[in-house]
Amino acid sequence: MKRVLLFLFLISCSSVFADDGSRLWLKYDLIKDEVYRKSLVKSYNQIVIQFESDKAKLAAKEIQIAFKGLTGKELQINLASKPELGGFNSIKKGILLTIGTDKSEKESEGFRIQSQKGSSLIIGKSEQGLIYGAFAFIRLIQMQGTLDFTINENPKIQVRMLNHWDNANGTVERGYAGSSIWKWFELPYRIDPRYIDYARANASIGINAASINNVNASSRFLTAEYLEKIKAVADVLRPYGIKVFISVNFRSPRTLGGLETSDPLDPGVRKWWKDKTDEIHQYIPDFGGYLVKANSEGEPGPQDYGRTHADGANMLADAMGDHEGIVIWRAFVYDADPDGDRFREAYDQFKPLDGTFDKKVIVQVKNGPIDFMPREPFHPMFGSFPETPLAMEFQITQEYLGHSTHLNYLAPMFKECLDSDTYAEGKGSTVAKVIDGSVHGYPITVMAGVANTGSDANWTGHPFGQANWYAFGRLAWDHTLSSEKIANEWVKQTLTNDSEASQKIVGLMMNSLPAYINYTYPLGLHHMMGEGHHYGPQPWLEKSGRPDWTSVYYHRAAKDGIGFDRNGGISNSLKLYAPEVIDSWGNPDKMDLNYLFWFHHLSWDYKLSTGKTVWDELMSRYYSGPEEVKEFQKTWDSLKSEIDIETYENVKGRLAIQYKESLWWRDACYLYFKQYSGMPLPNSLKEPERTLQDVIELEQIYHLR
Ligand code: GCW
Repeated sequence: MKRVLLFLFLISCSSVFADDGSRLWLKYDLIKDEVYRKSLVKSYNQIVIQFESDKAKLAAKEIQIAFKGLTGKELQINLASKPELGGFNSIKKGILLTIGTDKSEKESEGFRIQSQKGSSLIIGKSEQGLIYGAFAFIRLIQMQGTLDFTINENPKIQVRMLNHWDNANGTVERGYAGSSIWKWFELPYRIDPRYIDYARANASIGINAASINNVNASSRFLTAEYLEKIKAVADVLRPYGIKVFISVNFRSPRTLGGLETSDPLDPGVRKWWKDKTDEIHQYIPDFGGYLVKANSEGEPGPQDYGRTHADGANMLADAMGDHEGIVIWRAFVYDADPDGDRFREAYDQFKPLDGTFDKKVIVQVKNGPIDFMPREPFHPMFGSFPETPLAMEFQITQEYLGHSTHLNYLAPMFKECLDSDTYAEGKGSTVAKVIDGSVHGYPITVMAGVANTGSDANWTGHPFGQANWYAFGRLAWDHTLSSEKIANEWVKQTLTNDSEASQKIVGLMMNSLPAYINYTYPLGLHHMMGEGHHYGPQPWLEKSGRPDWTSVYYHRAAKDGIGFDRNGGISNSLKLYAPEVIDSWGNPDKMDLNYLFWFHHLSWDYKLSTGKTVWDELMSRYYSGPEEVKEFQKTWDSLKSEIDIETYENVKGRLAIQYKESLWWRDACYLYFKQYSGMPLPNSLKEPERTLQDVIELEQIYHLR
């Protein structure tokens, strides 16, 4: 009897655990809608490649796999009998893959697709464009779109890149989905099949670069031993159009080369980097380049030798010589003046260097001036560097956004920054247009996202974390896409094609970031998370290694009010922006309240444009956050029949944690700020059942050994 029960239990498990999420948005499960599926089956019999090449074959193969999965029918891959063929009407019941002859478009990674049911023409503007075109075609079928369409796409950003903060020992800094996907101890002899899955997933959304190690970099990655391993990874990623970058430790000439200095102006150091760069190219001829975190948070850099960021970056650019690689130099520095305002330190250090960087250098700037807070105003460097290409650095991993337990769809956050107007060259000079080169004519353009991938079966821990990886890639390709459109694509490919269900999920996703901000950092509060772990609230943190690592430095809550006055009170950082921006953010009565305490310190009873006092507005936002999460739970519960059971249960469990922790944030912030405001909760809101001491102790758990 026991055995029978065990057997039944196992059977039920195998059907319960149906989808572990490992296939991401490239599921290719049989299309349920019979009419659509049958029309596909009837329309297509073959895939035709006009010119034989590895990439064309790869693109064709990808369509073949997708078509088989989605319809059950295997399409033949044929080579065109007449190479001059290519006319739209010459394809009979087939999908023709070809390369465009238009020279001006040759270099681009773009593609065109002309499709009528039964004859679809995918024209890559380069070999790589063909791969992107194939994935675009597949996406369309996955979403059960019309087969009669024409599209013409070119990427808006040249280097669309994931930054992995993965360490040599297999851990991931700020990673919440297991350990590193790179198995350094197995490489180069064992190629984990996930490297190929990774390459496919990235190619499907247009990502064409990856820096494979943490910016807090180990010199180990520059040894011959590790270059051989990195080469093995590069060889797997190359066919899909992904170039490998390495994060470097600026002290490597000393630690690896045995030199006495790493001074970028020292001839011996310069020669060391030149030789090292040549050596890397022997392993990886199409090496993407270097990513550098220097003189930031204890990392070594040129300032250790009295040199500038430009001296350091230009030395590496020089080492690159005639190779194609570039140098991406991070602007995340804030060591200048601990008594100043961290908000402006990167600007202050880099602004005098504008125009002094080598043409192979691009400076990578985080979206906001502090550090990937859930909501930051755009970094004031954007729009202020006409002579130095600036790259965008977003964080896909949810360091300050609930790790992998809180559901947080980040496209709206990326978009908010990209769509912000810098007014650099007049109205419409959005951050997006700065980084895509159209405002200042940058010769190099880069958008980077700090990856949220790990060894978890579903890659990102939270199933909805995948949507952030997806959204990052789609926006790097085309920053004009809307967050809703991207969410809809991801949901339809990943969770369900049912239109009512997918609409509900998109709605939930679109509300997720605002809800999170409500229960953590409403009205422009920032940097109040638990020290070190960055999870949960610690607004009372007042002592740390530096004042700007505490919470009180940022919220400035006191008897007289709350907020960081950057409008002349504590600092004048608001002045770094264009007059139009100062105009709007400088006035607490007219501004977007979402940025309020980034720039203003206001009394608790100050009447806001909403008609409420600061205190009442703050509390109503803190209290609405958990209510919104409760709504997400209800919505999710209502979707049970539409979603694969494993994914359903996974998300359900995480939403329950999210609800519990939204109360933690709410209670902690209310109980802490109340000490200063001395004001009661607005009428309808209920007192928490715990005390300030309770929530303080809750945070302390995270520091226990
Ligand atoms: O947000 C901070 C993180 C660090 C990170 C640093 C950076 C890689 O807490 O873990 O280090 O930013 O971006 O360099």
